[in-house]
Amino acid sequence: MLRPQDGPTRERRSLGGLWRLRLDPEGVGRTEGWWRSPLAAAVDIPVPASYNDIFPDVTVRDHVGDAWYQTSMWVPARWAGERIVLRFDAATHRATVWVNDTEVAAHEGGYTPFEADVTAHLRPGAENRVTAVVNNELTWGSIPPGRVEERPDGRRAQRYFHDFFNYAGLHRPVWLYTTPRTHISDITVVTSFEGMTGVVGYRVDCSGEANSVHVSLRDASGTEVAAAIGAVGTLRVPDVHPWAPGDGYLYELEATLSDTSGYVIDGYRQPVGVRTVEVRGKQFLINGTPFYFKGFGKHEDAAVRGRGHDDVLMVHDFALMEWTGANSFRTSHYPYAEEVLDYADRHGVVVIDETAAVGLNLNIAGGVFKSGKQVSTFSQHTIGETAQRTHLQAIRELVARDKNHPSVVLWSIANEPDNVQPEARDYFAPLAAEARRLDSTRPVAYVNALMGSPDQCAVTDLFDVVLLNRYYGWYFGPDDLAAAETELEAELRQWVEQYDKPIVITEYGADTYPGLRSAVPSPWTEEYQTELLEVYHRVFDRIDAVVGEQVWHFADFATAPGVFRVDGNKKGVFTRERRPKSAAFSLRTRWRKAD
Ligand code: GCB
Repeated sequence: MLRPQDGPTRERRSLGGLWRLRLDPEGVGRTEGWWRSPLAAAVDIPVPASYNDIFPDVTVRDHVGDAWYQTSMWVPARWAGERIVLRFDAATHRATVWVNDTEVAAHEGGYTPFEADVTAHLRPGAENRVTAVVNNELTWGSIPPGRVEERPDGRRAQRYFHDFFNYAGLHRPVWLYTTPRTHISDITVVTSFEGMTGVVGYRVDCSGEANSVHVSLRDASGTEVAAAIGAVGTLRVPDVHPWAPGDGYLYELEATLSDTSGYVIDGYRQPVGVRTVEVRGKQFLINGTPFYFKGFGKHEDAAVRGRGHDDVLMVHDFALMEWTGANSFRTSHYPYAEEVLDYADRHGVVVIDETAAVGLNLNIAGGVFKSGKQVSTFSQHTIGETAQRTHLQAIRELVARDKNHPSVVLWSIANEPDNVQPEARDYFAPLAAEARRLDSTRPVAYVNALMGSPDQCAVTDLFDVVLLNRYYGWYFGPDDLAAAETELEAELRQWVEQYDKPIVITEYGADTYPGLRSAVPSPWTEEYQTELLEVYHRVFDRIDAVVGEQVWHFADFATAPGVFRVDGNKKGVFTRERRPKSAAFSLRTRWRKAD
């Protein structure tokens, strides 16, 4: 699915701004047909944003169920005759959409886009109404999973197994855009090298009659460096300028669709970074050179706007990451806004791209292991075939959306699932196979939580890279960093022995209350966080198979309330307001020195 774009044959209009919102705790809007008229008893709501923290109202923050969004807009008369598409970049976790009185789209999954051809339902030259009912319920069949419970007084409460607040709403831009009726519907690029020559394999998919496709590749100065005719082909760029970590060099592929008389019907511009990714033995190679990941696990999270995309915060976060010397991050624990990946492409930042499959583990709740009897994660009554189908679809939509981003070097198809229960293999084998079928150019991985020793893992051999989240010195032995160092090293050496694969530590860290200081490092102090990270770094530096370190977390973030969390998760090396804790300076020293 191509993103909306302005150009000679296309026009787009953002539907961002203030919409109307009405929560529907009773769940009556669908039967009463709330889309048929202006929403009664509605309030203004900014789009994009989560709705949860906008109002000082616990019933809004903790709402479970349908939230009705509505806006109206004028559609230019000149759009008559064009194909008009309505696109939501994300609606968390699912939505049904009406244009005027007609249902036009329904989508499951909170972090990937969906769209509908609404040409037949809109009136150009008139005001039109768009209504979206956005539902935030997590169930055994959703990704991520969860369970809705009823409290004794009849109110419903959402329970979930992941450690971040269940923000909901229209988190990303909404677009109305045009394309010609016969149009370019998708573009795929795959890049490689032949010596100093860049090789760009491309495929242009078009709707409608077979027409002629022309592609032109221009360098960053706008000079054409290669061209070809045909919907599928290969372009060669002598003396190519590769895309590389720290050097986000992009070419632009312009695809043009013409009719038999040469009249241009449609055009689309696709940025292209020429680079390769390969796992060889215990190395992770970008452009044939060993790459070491330095960076963070992140969240799309900020005060007030929740998970709503915000360019101000995005640019600031990238600037802070650069300040620390980070070269990469993981989109923990869901696909991020496409704007973020574009930014990473342009700035040479490396991305591990993750699905929203987090919390597939009934023995852990947000990093914290439950004590007592192990329960069965995968079963007919919990995570089973329905979740697996949703998960497969989430992988398909992620790859379809992000396949052309050079910054994306690795797919992470789940965070900390149950990987020990034998059923885990039946669950994950088809998912890993599907990810590989969809994209043979990038490695595939899942993120492992400490559930057992490496030989007890039922799934690691299905994947290319070992991604480990480890909390020695925090959840395990929070008062003994010397023991943490020994245990971490012993465990990592077991992984090295057992698997011929590179290892990236995708989480390690400690909750830290900013401003809490201590001469003797003790949990929650800034000194403890700094020292814990240094302990881990000493171990990483002793083990060649460790090809990356991503600290948990970039910044403090909101979670569900609970006794393990003080106003959210405090493992950020920046506060939620993005002020550095001491650890940020020590990371900066380490990561900048390594350049
Ligand atoms: C984890 C999870 C992450 C949590 C983190 C923690 O293992 O992957 O989502 O936030 O631990 O801080 O407990």
